[in-house]
Amino acid sequence: MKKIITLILPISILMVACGSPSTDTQTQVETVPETEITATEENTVMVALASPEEEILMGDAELILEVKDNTSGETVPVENIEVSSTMPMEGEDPMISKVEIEPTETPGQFKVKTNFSMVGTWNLAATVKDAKYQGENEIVVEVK
Ligand SMILES: [Cu+2]
Repeated sequence: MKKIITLILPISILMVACGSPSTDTQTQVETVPETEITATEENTVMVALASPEEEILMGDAELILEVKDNTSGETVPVENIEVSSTMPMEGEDPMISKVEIEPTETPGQFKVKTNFSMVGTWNLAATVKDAKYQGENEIVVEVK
């Protein structure tokens, strides 16, 4: 449980950073010198679900995860990623599924095989493993 809570905080920060800016944040961004933004966000990437775009059903699943630049949204060809697949359970330890990751022909995209053994919310915690890039975020999957 503790592990999940510590993961949620960096994710919520990421979401704020990636969310479409409201008029409020836009005003804030304009006051920050541009050099300062690039210095802190350089080489920070995130992992996103590229496919399937349709509903994910219970059982064996094959997903494509894509590593993207936080600022430009462009695909970043990182060396590797690590992914864990868990479902938080009320009053119990989270369910944990085995995950197999393999690179695809497209640099920056990875094929992820797992098994969603229960309908509901699953969390894919992804960490980028690369000498030049860093990133850590959680992808929430609603399994039907
Ligand atoms: Cu469950």
